[in-house]
Amino acid sequence: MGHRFLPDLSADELAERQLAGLKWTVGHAFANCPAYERKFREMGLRPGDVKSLDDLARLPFTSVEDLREGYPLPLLSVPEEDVVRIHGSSGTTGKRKILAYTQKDIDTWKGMMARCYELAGCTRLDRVQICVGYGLWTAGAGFQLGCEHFGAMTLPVGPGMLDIQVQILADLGATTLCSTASMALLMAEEVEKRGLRGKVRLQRGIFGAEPHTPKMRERFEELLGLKDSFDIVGMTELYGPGTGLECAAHDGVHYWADLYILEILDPETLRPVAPGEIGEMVVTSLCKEAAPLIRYRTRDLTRLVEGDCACGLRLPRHDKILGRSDDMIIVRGVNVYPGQVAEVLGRFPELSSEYQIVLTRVEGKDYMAVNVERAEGRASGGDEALAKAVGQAMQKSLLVSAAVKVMDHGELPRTFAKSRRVLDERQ
Ligand code: DLL
Repeated sequence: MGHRFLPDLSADELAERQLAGLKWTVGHAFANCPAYERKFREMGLRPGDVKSLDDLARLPFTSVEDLREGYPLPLLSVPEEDVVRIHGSSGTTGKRKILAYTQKDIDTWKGMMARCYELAGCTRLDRVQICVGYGLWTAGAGFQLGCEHFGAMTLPVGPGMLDIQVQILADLGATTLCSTASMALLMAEEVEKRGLRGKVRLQRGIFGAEPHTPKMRERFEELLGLKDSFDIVGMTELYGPGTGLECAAHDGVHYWADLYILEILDPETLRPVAPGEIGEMVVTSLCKEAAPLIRYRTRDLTRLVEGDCACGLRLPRHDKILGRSDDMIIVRGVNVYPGQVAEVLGRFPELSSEYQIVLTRVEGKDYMAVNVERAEGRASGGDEALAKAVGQAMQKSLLVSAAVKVMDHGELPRTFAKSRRVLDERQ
């Protein structure tokens, strides 16, 4: 269908590329990375043992612990003179991960990001405002690299700085906003506060880096006057943003199966889940040089979306990222995911999209408080009844009780990075 960057591969062509990439990756890792070589030898495996895609299941896993062990340049598989860049994760969970890139890795990544702009419907006449962190974090570099490669106009504002942000938005007539979901909300509320809606020419948002709720998305789409918005996924370990993007059909995230293999595994048994079931995303890179990934356990949870996509693209899809296995909190022995709390709150139109979970321990007993906000323009009169109703719904869904506090709209912290939804004060 005439895409410049998005590939159009038949199932056979894709499988052929995956097998060639898998063989290359395993050979490269075995020959050039002592940590991988050791793992292979321990399992009695040699690169020549990979003869078909089914052999992937025989390969050892790689985990965040492997990255920690190899810190600061984990899994390095090329001589240092071939490394042209490093990036680090945002470090929201534990120690920052540092990953190295060769020039080829950077080129692969810019192609991935160009695919995202193409899939989001951008043209070279679009003006793309990039409102994410530049520097160690992959976000700014990735959006910028891909935008230039794609050929649209980059407006590299970076995170925060709302004054400059809205000035560039209005004066340069940005058509595309790239940000975290939290920053999209922050920008939207700022545009609203300043009454700039009529001056904004935005058509679309490309937002990601953290889970979002439908309510949050509706809110920034509406306030920014977006015609559409697209969830972008990615992680430092696998280049950065742009490992996949939602298409206009909004039925899952297309991912680049010609550049990495995605397995969805049961985190306990490490076997594939049934088709369409939720499991952990495990990724194997197919052409990554500096730090190849073999069956890397991302801890992100999602499921595969079956069947053909209405958009016509022949690239497989996964659902949006539903959370991380390490997001789980245990309150009085009950497992709770923040996403479950968000889901309950989403049922109440009286509430905004924002929430914060606060965990405390008093005399050995756990307490969960959930702070929520009234939706904009709602009077505070019914707060008590609302808190009670939300608390009951939460108890029913999560099987644990929570003290719900309804706050003013805008009272909870807003951020331009990734929102912290859980404050665990139990230690
Ligand atoms: O967050 C890369 C990125 C930047 C993606 C900008 C999209 C936009 P890290 O800091 O390494 O990289 O964090 C990666 O963030 O494993 C997921 O848990 C989470 N994550 C990323 N995108 C999404 C998303 C960047 N669209 C970790 N929805 C991943 C939900 C996401 N979670």
